[in-house]
Amino acid sequence: PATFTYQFDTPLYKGTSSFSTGIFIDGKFVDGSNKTTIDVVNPTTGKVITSVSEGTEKDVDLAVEAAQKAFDTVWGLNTPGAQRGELLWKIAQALEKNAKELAALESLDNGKTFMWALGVDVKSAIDTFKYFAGWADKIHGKTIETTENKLAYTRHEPIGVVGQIIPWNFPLLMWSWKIAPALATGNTVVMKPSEFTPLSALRATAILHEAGVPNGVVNLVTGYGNTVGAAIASHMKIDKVAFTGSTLVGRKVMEAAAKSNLKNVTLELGGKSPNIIFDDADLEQAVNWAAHGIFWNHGQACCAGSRIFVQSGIYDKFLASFTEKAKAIKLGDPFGQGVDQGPQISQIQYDRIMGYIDSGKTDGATVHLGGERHGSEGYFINPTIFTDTKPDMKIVQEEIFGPVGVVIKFDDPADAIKQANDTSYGLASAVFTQDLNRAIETAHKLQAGTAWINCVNVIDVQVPFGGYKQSGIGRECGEYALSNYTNVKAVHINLGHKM
Ligand code: TXE
Repeated sequence: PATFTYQFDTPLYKGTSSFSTGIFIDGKFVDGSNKTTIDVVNPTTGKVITSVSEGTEKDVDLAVEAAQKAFDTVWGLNTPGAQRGELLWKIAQALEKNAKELAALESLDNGKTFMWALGVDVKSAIDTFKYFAGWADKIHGKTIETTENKLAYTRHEPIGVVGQIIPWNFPLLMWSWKIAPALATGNTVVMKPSEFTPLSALRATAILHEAGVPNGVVNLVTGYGNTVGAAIASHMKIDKVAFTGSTLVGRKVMEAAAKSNLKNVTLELGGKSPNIIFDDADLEQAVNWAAHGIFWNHGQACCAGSRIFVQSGIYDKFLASFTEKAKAIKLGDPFGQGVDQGPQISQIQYDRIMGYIDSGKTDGATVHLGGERHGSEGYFINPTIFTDTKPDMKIVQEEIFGPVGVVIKFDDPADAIKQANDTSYGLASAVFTQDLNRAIETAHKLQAGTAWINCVNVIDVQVPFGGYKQSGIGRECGEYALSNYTNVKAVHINLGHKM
């Protein structure tokens, strides 16, 4: 397969990156079985950077075969947890050694700023391997009391070959969130990165291999969703699939699982997260966090605080400062000094977001700020704020996945909570107040897998993350993630009960 070599010569990072753009199966990079490729576009310029192998259903079969062989011979129950943990730690160290290069690839391919990529995406990916390294030798069941003539206990066994399909908004972080817990629990992996952002996953997989992961334990098949992704979801020899992406495709993955071998499914899908700001909130902090909530990663975060409910007493002041904050966001080259916001990921997403902005206008909402393209090349959209919305408008109901927030005035706290919960999603939520009782009461009433109090979009690998309602099934991160990747076996031992 071809090698991609890129010379970064930017104010924030100078260095060379060079790696194979093939499919990674059984410890080797190979061409896809059709020998075709997929172009990879730089969203900052809209120009092609390189191309990667386009995998096929046949390549998924080969990857599953390699993963099964590795599971049966060198991984799974063949390798003690402590040894798996050691290897996960080594992966973390190897990623750390190449942190700047990985961040640069993320900025090049995804468009997020280099500083955020380094400080959040790469750092959290490293933390994820370290965290799950610690769990690898602590995966155990329970002994269960029944009667004195029986010993019953459970074992948490690896599932086997697991399929993992990840999106483009946090390419390296999602790679780590999927691979680390799967390896810690003893599974082997067949993963598909997004066709929009395969570069960091390719480089990181090569690094992981160099760190000593045996052949076949992690396989990476680059390709499209409706071919490679669908083949993973419907594979008869994959007993578990973990997916992060749109609710639309999550449904397809679950359907494919049901129609094939009823494989276990975990889903991390979209959101339309509410952020409720009460009159007694620390205004400056609420403004800063609310801006981070919706504009971080250019709004391309599943947990983005996209519906901002503000109590009437501080509404005008909040809107004025929030607008100033949004206006101050500097758009530009993600490698540029002091740049806060890069481009959206693709022409498709750009068009989609602009479509939502148009629908908001047509439906009668006010474009309070932004609403237009930034610059003349790449997929940049200015931070956008809508006001005067109605609850049934598309911009209030649907995930826009761009730097577009709606600010909604409320009087009655109960009404704000009701509106906040009036969505098919339930990924995250936030509340801003100085009143401890009100904060906790509101957090408990919000129907979401995460409730932030006086902060937004703060994610730690130690803490579970996942959705209520149509935002998903299962939890990633934290101890909870381990149960996605283990089967529980109950063992009954007869200690003298005669038939
Ligand atoms: O996602 P897709 P898209 C949301 C967000 C965004 C919208 C569309 O609202 O605007 O989804 O983005 C693979 N079987 N999120 O279309 O298609 C695909 O190749 C199996 C939220 O880019 O869901 C990619 O690897 N797999 C989200 C992955 O699914 C299939 C992150 C995700 O892409 C497939 C991204 C199929 N039939 C988008 N079709 C989040 N939860 O953070 C596609 N894929």
